[in-house]
Amino acid sequence: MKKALGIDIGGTKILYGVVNDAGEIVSDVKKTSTPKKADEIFSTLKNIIAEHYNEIDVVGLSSAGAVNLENTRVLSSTPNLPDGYNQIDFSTLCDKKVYVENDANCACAAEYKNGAGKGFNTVLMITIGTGIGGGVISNGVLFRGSRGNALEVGSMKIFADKRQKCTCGRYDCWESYASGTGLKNCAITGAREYLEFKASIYKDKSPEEITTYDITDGIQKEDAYSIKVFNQWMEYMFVGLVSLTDIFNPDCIVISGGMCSFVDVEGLEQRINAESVVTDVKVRRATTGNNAGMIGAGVLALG
Ligand code: BMX
Repeated sequence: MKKALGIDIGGTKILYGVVNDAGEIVSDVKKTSTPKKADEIFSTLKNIIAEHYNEIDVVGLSSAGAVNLENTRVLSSTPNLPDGYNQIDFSTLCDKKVYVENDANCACAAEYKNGAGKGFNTVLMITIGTGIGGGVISNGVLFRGSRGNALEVGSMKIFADKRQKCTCGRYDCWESYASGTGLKNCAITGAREYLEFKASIYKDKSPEEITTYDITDGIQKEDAYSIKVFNQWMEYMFVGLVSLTDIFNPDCIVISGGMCSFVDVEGLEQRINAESVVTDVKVRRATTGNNAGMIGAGVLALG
């Protein structure tokens, strides 16, 4: 059985381990902090590969950002990535095959192979963290689009009248409403617009200082403002997901990412099936957790 070194390059940490083609981790999982500069990331990756060079056939890398069709570079230069990151040619890291893929596409591959999407024909995977990423695998094939950048769903527009600026500089991207950042934005807008804020446990906080944790904690404490903010956030989540369901006709939608534990998957499943033209859609929470990027990168690199 062939083996890949799966490496997940996150904003704060790099996670890595050896993965087989069934999507199983067959080594210890290790982590190191992500250096702040592009050239330091490159040398850290070189050292990680050297550590495992003799036990692996290929290297798979998971990264945020749109990836080129050749799977060698990350093209986007959003504020979340260090300067020069999009100049790195990952294929030069070693003389074995090195394959880089978008983090959400990797998570989709992990869930399809050995997670909540296992056994389904068409899996739409949505990862909800700082931003929102997406991936679709149908009949075992990852949908990449003409240049490899498909399913950058966080960037799709959900309003036409320039209501809210996104961290990318454009307006009304889905992720500025329905990601972790989006929940914070909902809290700020809600503090301005909802009467419930005046009686909320957060009424003395400046709206910009209200955190996603405050909102989820506020729900436990039955704070009416927090509940309203959360429901608005779920509404934005639903609007994006129901459209994507109509576009891709998945039989399973998997929700992953740091915010996925807060998402009401049962509620979403019910509403999507009621309001989409597509029928029999299951909505599941991801099961590969923090290892999704690493497993998926390995599985995709093994091809
Ligand atoms: C953004 C975009 C996607 C990514 C998604 C989730 C960048 C740097 N990122 O939409 O490529 O899949 O965020 O990323 O352009 P996360 O880091 O929030 O999980």
